[in-house]
Amino acid sequence: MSKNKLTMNQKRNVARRVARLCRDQENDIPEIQGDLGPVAEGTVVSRYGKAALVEDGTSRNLFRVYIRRTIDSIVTGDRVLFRPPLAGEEQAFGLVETVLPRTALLSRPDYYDGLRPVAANISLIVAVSARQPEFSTNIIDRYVAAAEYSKIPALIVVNKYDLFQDGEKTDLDRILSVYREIGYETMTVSAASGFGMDVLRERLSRETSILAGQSGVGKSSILNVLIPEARAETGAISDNSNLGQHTTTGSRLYHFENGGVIIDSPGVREFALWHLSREDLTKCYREIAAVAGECRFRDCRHRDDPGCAVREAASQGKIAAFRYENYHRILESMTENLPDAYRSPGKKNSRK
Ligand SMILES: Nc1nc2c(ncn2[C@@H]2O[C@H](COP(=O)(O)OP(=O)(O)OP(=O)(O)O)[C@@H](O)[C@H]2O)c(=O)[nH]1
Ligand SMILES: [Mg+2]
Ligand SMILES: [Zn+2]
Repeated sequence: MSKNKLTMNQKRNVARRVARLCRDQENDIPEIQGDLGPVAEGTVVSRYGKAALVEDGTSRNLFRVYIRRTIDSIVTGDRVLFRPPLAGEEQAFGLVETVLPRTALLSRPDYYDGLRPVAANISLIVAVSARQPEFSTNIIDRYVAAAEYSKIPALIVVNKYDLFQDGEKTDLDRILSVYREIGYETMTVSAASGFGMDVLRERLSRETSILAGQSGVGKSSILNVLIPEARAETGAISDNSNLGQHTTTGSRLYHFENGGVIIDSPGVREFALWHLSREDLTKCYREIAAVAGECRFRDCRHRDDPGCAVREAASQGKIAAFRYENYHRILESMTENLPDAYRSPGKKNSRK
């Protein structure tokens, strides 16, 4: 493949063909090895089952590659050593030999499959929320906590600012100022009207970021304003359920003109935190962690325990009430819906 741009149809065809090949020709991988070019360094642009699209680090050309079966984890953003198919072999696949060490990894627990990597080598998690499908600080907190746990900075972006009524904007400002006091960057934008988009582009153009958030908040719409050539598919909120329709099906990496990289990711209904223990979650709430050491009991649950410094700080307004409530709601949801995979005895995150 000589050109590095695929049309939407070509992309779909590649995904379909790769999926079929992976299903039908499990033994294909050893066979292709004789026909490959020399080892090159590249970046995973997207991942399709047992194959991926890799961008050559020098030419920026895109190659479809199989993934060596010995590689157990490879995601968008991974830097790899790969062997491209020989020039002129339009339908051919290359092969990923090695995944290079990661600088950062965002992972998400799957109910059935355990902890799954989402994207690698990212420097910033853009936690996108919006007036539609719903504005929820609980959801924002989940992304912020996941960012804290991954030790990756978070930027809170509220999209669809055009849909907020004047009174709602005041509430929103108050909420966002709480996050800023805790130390998070926040921005309000509208992909529809363009409001705030230049500031966002400027901020992201120096990062390797990932757009993360519920389905329908407008991640792909934001991407398309930031990088019009991306032409990512977008989808309306469902009239029936008032939810996003999971339009983006896989993570994909795009370039800003001046060197930054951005990954658009599929929306998830709820970013679960089953892989965190109670203590982990406490550490992810910076302002709670800051006072938790002053609680009378070391195993304080920060509810009605005597001498709880966290509850005291919340009642005095030093910890925002919504953050305190979200912390407890997230903890409850982690225990209530905990899948078996996260319940094994002796595991550090079993919460008895
Ligand atoms: N009013 C308004 N609508 C917007 C804005 N941004 C996006 N939308 C609409 O929101 C809907 C969902 O947008 P998408 O960009 O597909 O959302 P997404 O977050 O990528 O969704 P998934 O790919 O399903 O995770 C589309 O109908 C967009 O036109 C905005 O700033 N204002
Ligand atoms: Mg999308
Ligand atoms: Zn306490």
